[in-house]
Amino acid sequence: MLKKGKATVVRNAGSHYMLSELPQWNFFPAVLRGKVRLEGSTATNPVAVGDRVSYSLDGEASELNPAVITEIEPRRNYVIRRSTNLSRQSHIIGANLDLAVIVVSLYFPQIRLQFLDRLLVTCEVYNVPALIVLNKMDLYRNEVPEEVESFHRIYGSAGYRIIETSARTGEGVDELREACKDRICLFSGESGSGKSSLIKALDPSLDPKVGKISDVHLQGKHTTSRYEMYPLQGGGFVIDSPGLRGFGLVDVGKSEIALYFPEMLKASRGCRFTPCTHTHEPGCAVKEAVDNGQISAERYNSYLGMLEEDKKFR
Ligand SMILES: Nc1nc2c(ncn2[C@@H]2O[C@H](COP(=O)(O)OP(=O)(O)OP(=O)(O)O)[C@@H](O)[C@H]2O)c(=O)[nH]1
Ligand SMILES: [Mg+2]
Ligand SMILES: [Zn+2]
Repeated sequence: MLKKGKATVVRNAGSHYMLSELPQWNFFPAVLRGKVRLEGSTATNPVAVGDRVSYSLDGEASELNPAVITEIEPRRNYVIRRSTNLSRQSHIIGANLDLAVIVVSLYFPQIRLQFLDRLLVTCEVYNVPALIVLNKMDLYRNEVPEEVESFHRIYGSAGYRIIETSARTGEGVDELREACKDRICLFSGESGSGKSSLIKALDPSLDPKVGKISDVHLQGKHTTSRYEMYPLQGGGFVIDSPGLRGFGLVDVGKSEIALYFPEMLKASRGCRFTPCTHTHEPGCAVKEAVDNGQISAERYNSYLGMLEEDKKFR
């Protein structure tokens, strides 16, 4: 008997998908029909985890008899990145998200602020609320380095909420769980920052693969290789994702970039000229705010880097 229904994509690895009729957790395999695949944009993946789709299914779903995705509903929002530095292609990381949880650690792997800022700008562009998680706080039990404080200064003054966590000791995990409750949350960030470890800490019944930090490069090893949603026992859904190497902006004109730095947008109302690039114009309120420390030099530098083109990111 042919059944038609609507469901959410909860796993994606290559051309394999799993669907579930959220909020039910009843996942089953699915494939894309060729026609659906061809439509759409330059994205290398036409369907992403979090997408709401229509499907049809003849009999019981199984790997041998997968449901067929027939239609993709318009997305409420999404996070997208340029696949590689010079590529025109882009990759949708997640769709229909209530929250982007951006996991960073200061060392092992070493934090790259420009990379974080590109991710934050993308969340602003596509209307995904972002939360920054500063993980691996257990490494500073004896002495909290100055970098932690300056991290709070930079991103707190930009208006972002920061939760300090340790997947190892459980510090901050309750607070993170509360932030994720009853929401669909994409965990994103560099390889090795602890995304999978934190998801496991949020709900120990879950078992996402956790990797190691390489001894040689002190970087993550790209352990998670697919996009996968998990249901949290206390309510809510989290999406584990592969660590990002580079992050290229998509669809943001140079003249718009400053609109997506919340603190710069606010200050720019005082600029003498509109539009103002906040670089050389006299009477620029953004530059003034940088000079007097209201806007951090680090964020402003990231902005200049993005203006200067995507040559530099990696
Ligand atoms: N000390 C400490 N180590 C942690 C913490 N969280 C994760 N790690 C370690 O960091 C390494 C990488 O953790 P993962 O959870 O695999 O990182 P990931 O962000 O999922 O990495 P990818 O899947 O490669 O993107 C593992 O060795 C973890 O044990 C933490 O809070 N403190
Ligand atoms: Mg992982
Ligand atoms: Zn200005």
